[in-house]
Amino acid sequence: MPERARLIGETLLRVDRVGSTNDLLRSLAQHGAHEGTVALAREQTGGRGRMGRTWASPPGGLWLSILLRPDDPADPRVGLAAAVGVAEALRRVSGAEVGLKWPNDLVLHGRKVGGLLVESVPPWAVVGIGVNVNVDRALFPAEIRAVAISLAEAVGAEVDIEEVLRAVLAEVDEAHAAYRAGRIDDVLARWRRFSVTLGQPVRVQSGERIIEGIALDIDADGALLVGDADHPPTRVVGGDVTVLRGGGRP
Ligand code: BT5
Repeated sequence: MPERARLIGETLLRVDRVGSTNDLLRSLAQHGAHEGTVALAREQTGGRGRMGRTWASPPGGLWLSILLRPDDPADPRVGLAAAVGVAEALRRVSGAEVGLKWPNDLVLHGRKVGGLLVESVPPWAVVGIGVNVNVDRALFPAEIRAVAISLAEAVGAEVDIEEVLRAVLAEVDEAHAAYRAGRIDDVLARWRRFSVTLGQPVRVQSGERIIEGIALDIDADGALLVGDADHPPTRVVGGDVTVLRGGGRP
């Protein structure tokens, strides 16, 4: 079979400092950037998390965004597939057992080593990826220091950030291609394998709702199923998960 052409990273824009690579990429898209374009910053001054939260992005981390054009830019599985790719890449380069917490947190030793912010800007999906590669946790504000970890801290040595970049782009490319080719089952199976959420008692804050129970599974659409012996599962399509014991703090 001929090798599939790479979609992601053919065009890569590096900047020293930017507010948010997601915003930079959105404006590049408005000015004709093509699918697969990547924006990478050494430092973000206005890094964003989900739901208006702040993402601390000092130098030493990998802060990048990828422009994609899936059939449905709002499909949450775009983010799940990208998260699988990032986890795969971080594991391969560092040897650390990076896990996934639903929906898109990257966790290590019960702390947050990275996260994804996927924004639907039809026809585009802007996939923002942040990883604390060599970030010194001491530089974080106290409330972030309490939940964060860097890859370097976990492995006890600096990690080659360019190697992480190459691996992330290659693995996200592969996982996204699997998603686009309809191999959702394969993507979800890999997500389940990396999950630190499934099987754990969790509390999920979803909008105004709080749901408690065991994280049973993710369904074919990427929603989290939370339930217990006495109640049928609740299907959660968005929110924040706290693992109540075992799986860790974030
Ligand atoms: C996320 O949000 O986890 C999505 C993070 C996405 C960041 C990338 S960097 C490139 C691109 N450009 C952007 O502007 N964003 C993307 P969320 O699940 O809402 O988590 C946010 C919470 O994580 C914050 O409220 C803090 O508690 C914590 N946090 C902030 N910065 C952190 C860091 N560097 N490491 C670990 N935890 C952090």
